[in-house]
Formats: sequence, structure tokens, C-alpha cells
Amino acid sequence: MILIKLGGSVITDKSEYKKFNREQTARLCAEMAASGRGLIMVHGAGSYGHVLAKQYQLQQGLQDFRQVPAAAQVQHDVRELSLQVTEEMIKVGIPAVSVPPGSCFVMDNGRLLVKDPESIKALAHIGIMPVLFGDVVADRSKGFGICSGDQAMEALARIFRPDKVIFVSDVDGLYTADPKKDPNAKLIPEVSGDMLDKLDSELTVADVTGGIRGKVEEMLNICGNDGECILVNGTVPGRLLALLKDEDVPCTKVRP
Ligand code: ATP
Ligand code: IP8
Repeated sequence: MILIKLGGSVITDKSEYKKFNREQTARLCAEMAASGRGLIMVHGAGSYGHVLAKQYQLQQGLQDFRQVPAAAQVQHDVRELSLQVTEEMIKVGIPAVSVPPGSCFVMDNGRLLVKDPESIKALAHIGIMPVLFGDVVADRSKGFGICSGDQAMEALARIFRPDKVIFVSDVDGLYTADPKKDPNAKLIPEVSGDMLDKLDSELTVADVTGGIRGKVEEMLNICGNDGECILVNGTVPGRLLALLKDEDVPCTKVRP
């Protein structure tokens, strides 16, 4: 089984509040269906989550009751995004159901706890793909917190023990600097934990979950002692499909 995350930067325009990229999402869903591989999918929140979350500093937890309506609005918005994503999956023949982390799980001090995975396991068992996503989730110590899709990936990797873990974003992989700003940035084909400190990763769009650095940290978590995670560009047609068919494509492999 392959665990795959469609990043917020491929399914939305992260610079504009609630701008869904339906065309790109539909193509990526078609590539997943065409691969014929058994998949579990997660998606990011993109501009349905990060814009308001940043404005109201939701990643800090509950500090001021003016944040409460914003937390509810973000939960509403990411569900709206998720239903649009699962709609595209169903259209290409993948039976998928959106499972909002904020309504089934809790966090503790910023970490997602999935104590009882029975419902998501049971869905997968009967062939329905449970789709988790970045969400606002109740937090035992902070009132609420932001659970990134990357954290949901970590939880699902523990539950399903996938053969392959893929993160789909809008860049070919991890670079020495942001490739959108630095024309001399070089793609790093393989990354290990000790390289993280040297990484130049300034944020250019609203992102409350640590941007590319947070993602690589979560990928290293998922790798544990001997796993591997792959970061690949979903904006290039056919690239995800090629990777799912085990072909060589430009990407970054993250290893411990
Ligand atoms: P989300 O986490 O919202 O689901 P995502 O998974 O698509 O989104 P981002 O967190 O937006 O990923 O990270 C990808 C972005 O990181 C790219 O668009 C790129 O511009 C930016 N970036 C910054 N520094 C780097 C770097 N050193 N290497 C690669 N990308 C970088
Ligand atoms: O897009 C962020 O999840 P991500 C979730 O996977 C929210 O980083 C609500 C901003």
C-alpha cells in the first residue's frame, strides 16, 4: 500500500483565500487511479486553512476568545476543500470518504493522537479510502491546535505501515534554497536529518505548519530508523503516475 499526500500548494493556490485548483486535483486523482496501486490519501489545507489560521494565530492554541469563530471557520473551510477533493476521486472511480481529524481525534501539545484507528482501518478494509487532511483539532493542553496533513501522514504511516510514502508538492523536491526565489538553488536528490540545519527555507506564502522545513521534519519522523519518504512535483503532468509505477523521476528521497 502507498501513502500519499497531495500538498496544499498543488490542490489550491496558497496565495489566495479559498482558491481550489480543481483541474490539477482532477489530473492527480486520475494519475492515482491509472496507477492501479492500493493507496491511502491525505491532503493539505492550502489557502482553505493557512490564510485564516495565520491571521488569527491559531497555531498558538487558544489565547483569546476572538480566535474561536476563526477556528470554527477554518474547520468549515477545510471540510469544504476536502469534499471537493473526494468528489474528484469519486469521479475517477476511487471510492473515497473525507475523514476530518478535528471531528474524530484530539491532540496533546501540538501532536495528533490517534488512539482508536478502528474506523479508518475498517473503511480501508472494505475498499473505501479514508481521506484525512490538515485541520483544526481540539488539543488537551492548548485548547485547540493545527494538525497538518503531514502529521496525519505520520499517524497513518504508523497504522498502515505503507510500502512507500509520497509527498506531492509544487516543486521537484527539496532544494538548497527556495527554487521559486533563487535561480541558483540546486535540487537535493537525497536528504538526511543532519542536512536540515543547512536548509534555506524562507516562507513566501501564509503557512502555519512550518513550510517545507516542517514537512522534511515530519518526513524524517515517518522514516524512523530505516524508512524512506519521497517528495515529488505534482504540477508536472505524468510525474506522480511515473513514480507510482516505480519509474525514476526527479524527486528528493528523505532517509534517516
Ligand atoms: P501544505 O503543507 O500546505 O499541504 P505543500 O505540501 O504543498 O503544502 P509547502 O509547505 O507549501 O508544501 O512547501 C512547498 C513550498 O516550499 C514550495 O512552493 C517552495 O516555494 C517552498 N520552499 C521554500 N524553501 C524551499 C526549499 N529549500 N526547497 C524546496 N521548496 C522550498
Ligand atoms: O496544509 C494545515 O495543514 P497542511 C492545516 O498540511 C491548517 O500544512 C488548518 C492550516
